[in-house]
Amino acid sequence: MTVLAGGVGGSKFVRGVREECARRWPGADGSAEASSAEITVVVNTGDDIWLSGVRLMPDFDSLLYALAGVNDTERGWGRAGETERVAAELREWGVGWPWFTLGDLDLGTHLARTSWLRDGLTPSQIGERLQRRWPLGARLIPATDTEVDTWVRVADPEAPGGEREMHFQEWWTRHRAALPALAFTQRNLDSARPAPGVVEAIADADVVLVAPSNPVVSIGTILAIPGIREALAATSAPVVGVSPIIGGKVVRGMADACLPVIGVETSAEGVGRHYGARAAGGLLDAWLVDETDASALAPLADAGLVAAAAPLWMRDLDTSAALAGAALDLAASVA
Ligand code: GDP
Ligand code: FO1
Ligand code: CA
Repeated sequence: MTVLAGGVGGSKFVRGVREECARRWPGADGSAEASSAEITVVVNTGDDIWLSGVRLMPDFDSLLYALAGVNDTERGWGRAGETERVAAELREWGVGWPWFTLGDLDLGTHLARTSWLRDGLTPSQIGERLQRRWPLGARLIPATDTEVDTWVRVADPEAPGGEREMHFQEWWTRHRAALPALAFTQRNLDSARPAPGVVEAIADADVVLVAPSNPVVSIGTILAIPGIREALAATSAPVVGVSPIIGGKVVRGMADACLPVIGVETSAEGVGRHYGARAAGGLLDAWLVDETDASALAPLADAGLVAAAAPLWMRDLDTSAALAGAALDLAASVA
């Protein structure tokens, strides 16, 4: 199966998919790695950035660390047991951003990645190398090898009526997404192509799952890469999405600062309608909403979407696996 995913919501969901697959299709030793299910994750690259001379791929690294079990579960990004000695030195030198911390262990990943980039490897080839370190039980592919970083257009306080752009990471971490955004733009989209293996993973899948990730800056960026929407439209696999919005609220994070910018209501129904029914030129064959949003099922059906309700809170591995199971069952019902 193939999953489209961003960082934190994506990681929790993919861990659930991996667990559910190991339960449904156990391998000889019962481990996730031995399961006969093959999980490919197409990872958002819009958050990626050059900073302090190194290339960061935050969503890729969130998935890598979470599947390897070495992630900081409290903070939601970076490594567990992290130290910040190098970051303190960088601050002294005035390099990088004072509001953005590169942990020491995490910096090892960025240095390795940047070193391989300088050797001429592509981000997807580097992704393969990074994954060899741990048995992940899933294959991660960056959505594209092109640098499609997301930029945010905001009002310029120094030029009344004017506008300026900042990198998504500056808007998200420095301004905590509180500065009203006028638009999100992805750079280099015209020349971008899906990374090798992405179109094949979508075409050859038995099921395509859209993780409960940020619909605008995670899933939206993946879908904006020329060729990916076309692959989703053409696949014979059912495409099933999971709502990141429960009871009109984001479960965690600031995705509610992104949806209004593209004119979408922060609700399970709003996001479902935004993705749209595949039969009507949209993305989805089916849409999973939380049980508390069951009142959205009828209007979603009117919009041509097969929708179902299940508990969508991923509190731990069991609830994540149960959610993955509900998505797989829904996929089977529309296949
Ligand atoms: P990011 O890249 O780190 O911002 O993470 P993603 O884009 O993958 O996911 C962010 C989204 O995950 C947010 O909009 C949250 O609402 C959603 N999310 C986080 N935890 C849960 C959960 O337990 N259940 C559901 N349904 N959504 C969640
Ligand atoms: N988020 C923060 O809020 N503050 C940070 O200092 C920070 C550093 C950081 C370093 C590496 C990395 O991979 C992610 C990092 N994040 C940090 C998370 C990241 O900015 C965003 O949460 C995601 O890109 C949104 O998905
Ligand atoms: Ca992200």
